[in-house]
Amino acid sequence: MKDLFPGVVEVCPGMVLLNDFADTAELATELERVLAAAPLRQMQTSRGFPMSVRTSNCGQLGWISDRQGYRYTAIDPVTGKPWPAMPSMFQTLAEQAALAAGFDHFKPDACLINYYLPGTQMGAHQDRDEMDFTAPIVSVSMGIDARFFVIGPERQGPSTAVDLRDGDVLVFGGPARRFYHGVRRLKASEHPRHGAVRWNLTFRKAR
Ligand code: MD3
Ligand code: FE
Repeated sequence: MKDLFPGVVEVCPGMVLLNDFADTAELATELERVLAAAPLRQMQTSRGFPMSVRTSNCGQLGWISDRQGYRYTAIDPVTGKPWPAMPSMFQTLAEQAALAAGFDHFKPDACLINYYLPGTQMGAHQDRDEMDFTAPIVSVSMGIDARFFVIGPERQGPSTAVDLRDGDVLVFGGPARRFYHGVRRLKASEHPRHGAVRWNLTFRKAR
């Protein structure tokens, strides 16, 4: 790990942590509006069991999982309508975070919303349903702390842990864009504003 600037840490090449970068109180207001139009749901996987993380999306495209597999769609299969627009505050935050990490002109077309209750985890995986791997992914954490881990280009091997707190933003580009990663089982705790839950927003360029 290397400190680039105060609060800006290079975890590994292409992976930059911006400590306390986002104002999550502002984000929560917009998030509420988005979720009123596209409610959280527990998606199925091709193997037939549900994901433990609850999800929704905003933006032109949304990431979904069902018995057919994973993909991005323009229509929310639950409402039959387009995903709600990405709030301009979300767009600005994602673009500013990418810039702070050294990626110019990041214009995400998809924002995946993950909702974690204590006991929820996300197993090691790669994000590879997007067309353009030169664009970074920007991840914003809200609510209670989580232990994130990153392995490398192969699923097997030692992992590096990063504790993510409310307001922390992680940017993945360059070689780290293809790294396996996940989230350890969430420990119960309480955040003064967001309660006993965790939210993660990931901004992506899907097409
Ligand atoms: C590294 N979400 O939605 S965010 C995901 O906290 C996901 O909800 C986790 O992994 C969460 O796919 C981790 C950090 C993250 C997001 C996307 C990445 C790390 C990444 C894409 C490529 C490499
Ligand atoms: Fe991921």
